[in-house]
Amino acid sequence: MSDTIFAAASGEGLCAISVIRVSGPDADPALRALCSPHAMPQPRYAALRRIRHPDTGALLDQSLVLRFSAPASFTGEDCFELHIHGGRAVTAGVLEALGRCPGLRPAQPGEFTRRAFLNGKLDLTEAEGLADLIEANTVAQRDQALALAGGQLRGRAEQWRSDIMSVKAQVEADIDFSDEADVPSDVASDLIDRIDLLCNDMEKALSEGRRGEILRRGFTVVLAGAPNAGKSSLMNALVRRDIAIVSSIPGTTRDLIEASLDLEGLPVTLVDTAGLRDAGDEIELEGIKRARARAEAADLVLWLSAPGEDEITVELPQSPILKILSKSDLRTADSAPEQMLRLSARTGEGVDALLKAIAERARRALRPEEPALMTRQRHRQGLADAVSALRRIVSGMPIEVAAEELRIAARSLGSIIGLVSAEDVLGEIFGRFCIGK
Ligand SMILES: Nc1nc2c(ncn2[C@@H]2O[C@H](COP(=O)(O)OP(=O)(O)OP(=O)(O)O)[C@@H](O)[C@H]2O)c(=O)[nH]1
Ligand SMILES: [Mg+2]
Repeated sequence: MSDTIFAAASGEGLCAISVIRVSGPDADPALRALCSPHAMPQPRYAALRRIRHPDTGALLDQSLVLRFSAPASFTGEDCFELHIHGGRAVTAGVLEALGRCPGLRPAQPGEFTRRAFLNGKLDLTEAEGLADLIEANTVAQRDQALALAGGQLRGRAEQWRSDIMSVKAQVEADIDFSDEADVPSDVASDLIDRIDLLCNDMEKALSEGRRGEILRRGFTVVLAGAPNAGKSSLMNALVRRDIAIVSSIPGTTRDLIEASLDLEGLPVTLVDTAGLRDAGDEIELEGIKRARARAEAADLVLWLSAPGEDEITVELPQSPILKILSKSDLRTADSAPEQMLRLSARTGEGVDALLKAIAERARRALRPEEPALMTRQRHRQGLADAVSALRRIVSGMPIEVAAEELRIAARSLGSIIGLVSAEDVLGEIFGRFCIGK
């Protein structure tokens, strides 16, 4: 970690102010080279400075400078930020100048946060929370990311882990004691009770399932039905854009077409699909295959039936289904079976009611008022492995084996917060960040 890294931390393109970040042991010398050596800002105070090219002395910008000295910085290293004017030439000039400073190189994606993690400034779940916060598109996603970044999962995982360590210490003491008696013994019943209680608590957390993961990627709603049922027309009406091709020829849509919606603060991903039928050319059949797979994995399927085709002849997906009578403008008032939503993409009838119904189901599935503890499969796996190890002890085993199971359980919880992490896991997590974070 001896390199000093730099990157633009703010988005690309024209903007009023662009933030450039630098972190590493050569941050201070670089800042001295850019400003006057006599004008080093005091750490943690904003200072206005002229930024000059270290080789030519050419003026690059006048900028606000923030300096942080190790270890009191985001990364735990010496850092500084330049709040420069956001023009492309200004940003490019300052980045070029930084590249000329000895020991400095451009940062990799996520490298600042990775350093913060390696320096113990945050754990793995808090780093993931920061990544989610940057990607959050809706209020519910933001709240969940803030909870994760604020250490909600870290706190719980650390507590469980420390409880396990304390049981393990007791078990190890009992092993030492039982050695003297030289007879194999079981785990003391009061310890079994403690492990059982701990398991119950952890299982309760596991029972929330994939709620946090669904919120991160969006509640997925797939539009399905026979060709010409009006799926693409409905898709366009829901997203209020002409995103999918509509035509009177059955089999128009072949690819999956996705769009994101913010429904009352909840993230919803809509997917338009190829009409399902047992016919079609090679391309349409591939489209139908993809449509079926997507519908099977959906959180909700909107099943559309056009007038005269209310009888469903193809196999319905297993996912939760909301049946919709499309093209209601072509139907007589009483031709619809009750409890089915009547909808017309042409007149707009039923569109608001449908949006409300989707939001209601998404709210029920995501329960955004209570941020989920776990937001990734990695989290659930770590917790599930820990629970399995503890449950094996509860079902009975010699005390020596129990000590090993406790070690496995503690390790599994440790993997959630990153106490034990393989390099490829870290690469996978931090590689997904943007450059400059
Ligand atoms: N009257 C009326 N016609 C509609 C309505 N919705 C769609 N249509 C017409 O029905 C035809 C098929 O519409 P699409 O939206 O392309 O149907 P689709 O289900 O996407 O069809 P495929 O992509 O072929 O599976 C087009 O001619 C639309 O104009 C509606 O609400 N009322
Ligand atoms: Mg279509």
